[in-house]
Amino acid sequence: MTVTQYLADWRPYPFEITQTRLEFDIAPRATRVRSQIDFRRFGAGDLVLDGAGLRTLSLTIDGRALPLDLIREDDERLVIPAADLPASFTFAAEVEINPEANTALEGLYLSGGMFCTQCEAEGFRHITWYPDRPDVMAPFQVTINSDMPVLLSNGNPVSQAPGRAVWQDPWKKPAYLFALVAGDLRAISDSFTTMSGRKVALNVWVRPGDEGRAGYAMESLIRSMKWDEEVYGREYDLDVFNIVAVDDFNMGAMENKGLNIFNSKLVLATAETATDDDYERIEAVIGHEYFHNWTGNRITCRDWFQLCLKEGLTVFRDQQFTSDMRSAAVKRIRDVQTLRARQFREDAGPLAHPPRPDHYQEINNFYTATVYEKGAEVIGMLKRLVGDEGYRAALDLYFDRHDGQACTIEDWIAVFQDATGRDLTQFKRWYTDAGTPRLTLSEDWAEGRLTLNFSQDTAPTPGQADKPARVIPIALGLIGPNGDEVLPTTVLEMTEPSQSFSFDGLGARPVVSLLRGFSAPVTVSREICATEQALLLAHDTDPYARWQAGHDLALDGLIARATGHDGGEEFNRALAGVLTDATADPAFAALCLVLPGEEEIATTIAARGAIPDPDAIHAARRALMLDIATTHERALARLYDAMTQTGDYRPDAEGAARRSLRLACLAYLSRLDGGARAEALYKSATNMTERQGALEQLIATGRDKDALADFAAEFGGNRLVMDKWFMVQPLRTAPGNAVARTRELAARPDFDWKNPNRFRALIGGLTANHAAFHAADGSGYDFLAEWLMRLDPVNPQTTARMCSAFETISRYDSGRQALARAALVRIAALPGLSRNTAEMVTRILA
Ligand code: 0A1
Ligand code: ZN
Repeated sequence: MTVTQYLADWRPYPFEITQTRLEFDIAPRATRVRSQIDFRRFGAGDLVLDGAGLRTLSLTIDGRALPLDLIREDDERLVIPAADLPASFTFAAEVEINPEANTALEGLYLSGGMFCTQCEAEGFRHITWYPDRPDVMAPFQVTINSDMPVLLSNGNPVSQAPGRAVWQDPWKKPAYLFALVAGDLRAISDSFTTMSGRKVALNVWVRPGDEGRAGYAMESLIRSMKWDEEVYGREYDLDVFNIVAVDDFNMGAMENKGLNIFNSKLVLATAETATDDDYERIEAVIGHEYFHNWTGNRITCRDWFQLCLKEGLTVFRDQQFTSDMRSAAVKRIRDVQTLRARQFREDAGPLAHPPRPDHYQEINNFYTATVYEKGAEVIGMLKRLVGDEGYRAALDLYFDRHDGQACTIEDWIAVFQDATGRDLTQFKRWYTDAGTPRLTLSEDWAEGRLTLNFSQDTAPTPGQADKPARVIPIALGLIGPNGDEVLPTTVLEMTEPSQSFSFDGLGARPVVSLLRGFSAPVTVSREICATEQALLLAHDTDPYARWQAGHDLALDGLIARATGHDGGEEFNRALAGVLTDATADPAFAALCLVLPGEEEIATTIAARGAIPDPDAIHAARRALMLDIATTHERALARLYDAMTQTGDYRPDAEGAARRSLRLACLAYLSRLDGGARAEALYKSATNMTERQGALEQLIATGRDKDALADFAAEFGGNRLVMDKWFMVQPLRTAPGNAVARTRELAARPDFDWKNPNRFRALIGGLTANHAAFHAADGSGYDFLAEWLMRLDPVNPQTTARMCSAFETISRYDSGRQALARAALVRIAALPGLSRNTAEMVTRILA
């Protein structure tokens, strides 16, 4: 049965909880959970508790037994009539659950012999009967009985004896932030002294043997704690902070109070096993989960429609943290790339929804790029509109006013209004309206006056036909024909469907450097010629706008080629300047050198009203790469050599920049040398960044046999590294062979598909190979459907999330569309299909 939940239906819970006590007798197949929950009435209504898959042994109110037939609605709700309840009472239950059978990884489950939990969003109901909603907050006391050596829960330890541990979390929290871990674990430990002088014990818990790979996670944690004190004035509030790495996890990590649980790929790293991107992600996600302690835990969400209240803000904070730790310019460009690739794509298709949706069937399907990344962009715009001081004042007010509460987007907007005096009524549309606005610019030039005529429009999205105008902060500058900046960054505030702005007293007609810093999440449509783009690429003072100019130049060239014309010559020529300056800023040069991906080319062709041809796009990109390689062979080779790794590997921004430039050059040079340099690099590399980079080129050039065998022999025992091996093959194999090769890999005994990382590596590797996944014969669609149907009964969350590979099908030709739809219809017809996957497939087919 599918039930749609509506924001408008939210009602306050009529009870508060003054204390939650839980006691666990841990056993793989039959864990006993005894709960005692002290309730106090403060509104009218029955006591409604959530539960799922529980074997209920007893239920009592103040010691009086309740009949078990109170459990209703597919065993998922327990309703105790108001008439049977005093004003204050203790509800107690004893239930039995089976962690070993829990392959969905929601609630209490077993991963590699250790017990762990995942409760967001609605996992706690798989543990015991409880009001499993984020606005019911309580202090927890947890007792764990188990013969496992390490027993952890939220808060501070009260007592630890062999076989029994008691934890007390003084901070009230919703059930989704509950966590428990029981396992044979080893810690690397450190401490942090907070700004008010309290010493906090820090531990990163890993499996025995992994201790040497957790150091970077610990360093990142200490940096995060310090940064949040310095930048937001936020101090940690418990005596201990524990992080646990687990191998089987549906997402990246989870911010449970005082006990963060992480996908092990976001904790474990050494130079030999992790890439620069892995290191950067570890630092960012450790920060993200830590920052949730204030934005998510101390202040949480009233209901799941408000998810972006904690996620948008926490992503924004982790992005600020990374920019402060590394390079702000590179971080901004990479965040924009991700936003475009994932969120613009979502907004343009059948899964489009606002950052704050007003209905859903399965909340786990709403942990999306829109809620996370667009949620963060919206905060970036707010900050730009109210200024840095206004932003700080609004955040101080938010923490003061709402500490200990479960809040809404309305509360969030109110603190900005109250702290700055600004009316944000129109701005709020960014939260409630779906879709990416298109900003169109036309220019008039006469007698030293430049007039910019902007208009905005947003295409309809599911359920939202009309799109009123939004507030769009447009940051721009003007660059004179000689490359001098004649107007520094200025922020225009667009509020109308169409609006003009003029600049007077200009000597010669300048080029507009538009949307500096990517000041709003919009697409841009403007007339700009290749010469003007090349001028911006050479002279713009805003690094994002400079990069964007080159990127647009490349994109226009690629689209021309993919649609049967000449193109790319201007970009090829402009690269000469980039290559000359490359050693001064290797990261920027690398970003410029990497051509727009096939998916982005397809998206842009579709946005311009044409039908993308995946094979033509693939061919166009390869051909332009070959042209560029041929034109700039000597400069590329020189740079490749100049960026040789010297000294020890350090996972910092400078080292990563040099390696990214080296690998960008290698991608071009491999078109000319047939993989000779890649082979040499593969053999000589001392770090995984270069190892994996070289391997990818060897696969792309078909010279991969020895290297792949060597890699498997060396890393066969390391799950995380073998995930890379499983990912790069479907991703980099020539489209014509990729599906067949992926099928072979899927048949291997070490394709442990029940592990979400392994499944995403192989199957996700194929869906990221644009021309392979969209093969005209439908083989990519069939393969994905086959595997989603196999995974759904085991792990609905991961299955549902991967359905989004199909969200773009309506932009392709009718043949491909029919094949993809047929694959989706087969999934929809699977007996017992999960609610998660059913919702995704229905929305995509709608
Ligand atoms: N709150 C976590 C993300 C998360 C969401 C759901 C999960 O299980 C279904 C797990 C983690 C974060 O933002 O990091
Ligand atoms: Zn988060």
